[in-house]
Parts: sequence; structure tokens; C-alpha cells
Amino acid sequence: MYVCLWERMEERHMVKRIGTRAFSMLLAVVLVSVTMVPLVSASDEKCEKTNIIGIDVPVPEPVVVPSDEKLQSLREKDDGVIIESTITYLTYWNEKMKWDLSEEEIKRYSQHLEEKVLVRYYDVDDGYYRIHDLDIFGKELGSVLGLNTEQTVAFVQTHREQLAKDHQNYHCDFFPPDNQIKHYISPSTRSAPYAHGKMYYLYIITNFQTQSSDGAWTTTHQDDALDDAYYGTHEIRQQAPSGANAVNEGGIYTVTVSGANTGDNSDAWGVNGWMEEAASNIGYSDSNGDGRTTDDMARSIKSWSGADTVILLYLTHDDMGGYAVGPDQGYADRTALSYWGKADWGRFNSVPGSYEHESLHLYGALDEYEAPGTFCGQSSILAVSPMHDMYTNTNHVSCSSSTNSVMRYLYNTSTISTSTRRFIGWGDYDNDGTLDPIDATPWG
Ligand SMILES: [Ca+2]
Ligand SMILES: [Ca+2]
Ligand SMILES: [Ca+2]
Ligand SMILES: [Zn+2]
Repeated sequence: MYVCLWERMEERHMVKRIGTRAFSMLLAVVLVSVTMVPLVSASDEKCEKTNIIGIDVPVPEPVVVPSDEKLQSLREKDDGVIIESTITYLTYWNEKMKWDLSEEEIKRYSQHLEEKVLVRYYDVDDGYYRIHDLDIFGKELGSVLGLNTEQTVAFVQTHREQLAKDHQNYHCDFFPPDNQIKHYISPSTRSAPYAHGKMYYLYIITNFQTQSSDGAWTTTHQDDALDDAYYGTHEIRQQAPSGANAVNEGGIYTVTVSGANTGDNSDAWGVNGWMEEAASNIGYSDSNGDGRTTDDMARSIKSWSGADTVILLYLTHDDMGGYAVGPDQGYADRTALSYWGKADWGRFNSVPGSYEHESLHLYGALDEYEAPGTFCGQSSILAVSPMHDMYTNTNHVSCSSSTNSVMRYLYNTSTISTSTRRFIGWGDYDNDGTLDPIDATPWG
């Protein structure tokens, strides 16, 4: 390892023509850090000359912090309802709300609605209507259809409930079952073991050679998605206890991968999937020979940025949904998130809660809604030790004391439950003032 680092430094020296003084200083820093680095396994000692960010691999573009104005608008409620076909929309709600409109009436009302109300919500660039506030829209729709106050209130309430379900369906997270035998899961096996320290979010704006009907990412949509992601991850940092020393940082890569996005399957997260292809198309290579490149990318970003955790967020310009990749798929904690979600009545935009929800999974949190394979009292296969061994899900919707949270509802709440806080390293099991993951004697 010593020689290896020396050679690497010498190579850098020659390539970058660093002055002798600067080089000696760098060497001193390296020597100091070598003495502090614990012994590594033989496979890590291979002298690899790849994946040095800024030399072999491009530097990620820094995330632009949204303006205060933009942050304020993100803080405001946005129901994010998208109407692509007014007839489809009215047909769905007519059935659901039992308004008893005939097909003929639906056609007529659709036209009225478009001319009198929806025209104000038209997004010229995207060619659809976008509703921000269901309370206001509900009244407008009610007056066109001639609904009474009771019917209007019921419509708005049912729409919000349905939207919450649609957002839950958008998240098709599925994780390998925890074998329920308490076993040690080393924090070093994950790129984002728990939500402490400098947390780096690497956004990978992903385009597919075989594009969806939505085409490639546009600058407007990319900025919109990144603002939501910024806000969603900011919500995590803000709720962190001071002992976690939480700081956020972020960077962006843009990449094109082959094939089409077919959703949550091994074509995405497998060894030969497009997530691995994206890492290698960006310029990373598999330097440890495990067949994956996402691990090398996450490790390189971690050492380059000095971050404690790295999460890879693959953003796709389609409506394939969002999911976190399970811990059985390599070292890199990663998630895919689409710009839109699909519903029977139309579409909706991903919200800050989507980014917050998936990131929390990657730090160890479980779903708290009625998702397949989830239950009250479940230990988290996503959490590392000691949290994995200490805690179980106490905020699942089926638990008697369950409260609203971003892992349970995720559509218009950002609240992180006590149960999730424990899984992601914000608990203090023995109540000695030191948070579990950094406590030498976490059990007391
Ligand atoms: Ca690798
Ligand atoms: Ca403690
Ligand atoms: Ca202790
Ligand atoms: Zn989830």
C-alpha cells in the first residue's frame, strides 16, 4: 500500500507537474494518513491508477442551492396534480364520487372545464394542465359540474387520499427479507450506513438510448427535480440531532445508458444493469474486480469529497416510479426516482418527500405504510449494526402508536418518526448522550 500510494503520487506529480514543495506537502499528508489508515485486505492493496476524480474521472457539477424564494415555494403546499386528458380525469372521478354523469355530460363538462378553468393551469411546455392547489381547483370544478358544498369537500378529500395512495404506489421499494436472526451488519458494507456527518448526494441525470415517450431530460424539468431533491434531503438534515453533525453536499453527473428504463428489476440494479453502465459511462472502472462499478464510484466520491456517506440518486425522465436498491446489490446505496408518477386519473409530479423517503431507506429506514412484506415489529435489513440489532419498526401503520411520517405517508409530510430516527443512527439506546453509531458501548 505504501509503495502503491507513492507510485500514484509520483504519477500525479508528473502528470500535473506539481511543484516540489507542494509535492512534499502532499506526501507528508499522505504519510500521515497512511499511519492512521487501518490495515486493509490484500485485494484493496492492488495498485490501481483509476478513478481519481479530476484526473481519470470528471468532477461532479456542484448542486446549485435554490434561491430563498424557490425554497419558500417548495415549502408551500403543491398537490402536483397533472391532467393530461380531461375526459379520463372526469370519467375516473365521476365513477369514484358517484356523480352519475352520462358519457355525453362528461364530454360537455370536459370542454367547459378546459375553456373556463383549466386554461389557467395549462403548461405550454409540457402540454398538460397542472393543478397546484386542490382546494381551489375543487371549488372551480364544483361550480362547473354543479356540485354542492358537501360533494365538493368530499371530492377534494378523496382526491388527496387517492393522491397519497398513488404516491405510495409510486414507491415500489422491495427489499430482501431480514432473516430475523440478529446478526452483525458492518457499517463499512454500505456507502451510506447512517445519517451522520457530511452526507453527499450524487445526482445522476440519466437518459436512455431508447427513450420513453417523455423524451430526454429538459433543463426545466432537471432544475425542478433537483430543487425537490435539494429540499427533500434538506428536510433530513434539519431534523438531525446536533450529535449527528449533519451537513449536506451534492453533485451532478449527466449520462446516457443503453436500452430502455423498464423499472425496478435487475436490468436496472443488477451487475449488468444500467446503473453500473452509467457509472462506467461517466468514466469509473471496476478497480476491485467485484464486477460492479457503482461501488468504485461511491468510494471515489467519498474520498474525494471527504464525505461520511454517499447516496447515488438516478433521476429518470419518465413515470417508472421510485425505489431504493436493496443491500444485497453491492456497496453503493442507491435509488432511482422518476420525474412523474402514474395514476388512474392522470399523473403527478414527484415531490420533495419522494427524495426524502428513498434517502431515508438508504440510511436504514423501513416503510411505515402497508407495503408488501412490511409489518409492525420488523427489524431493518437496511440498517447497519448496532441499529439493526437494537430496533424494530414501531411506527408501521399497523402498530397501535403509529403517527404520520414521511415513511408512512410521504406525499405532503416531511416528518421523520422516532422509529425511523432510531434506524438511521439518531437514537441513543443507553441514553448516555452519545448516539448509537458513534457510541463505543451503545448497549450501555
Ligand atoms: Ca467494483
Ligand atoms: Ca448511547
Ligand atoms: Ca454508551
Ligand atoms: Zn419506501
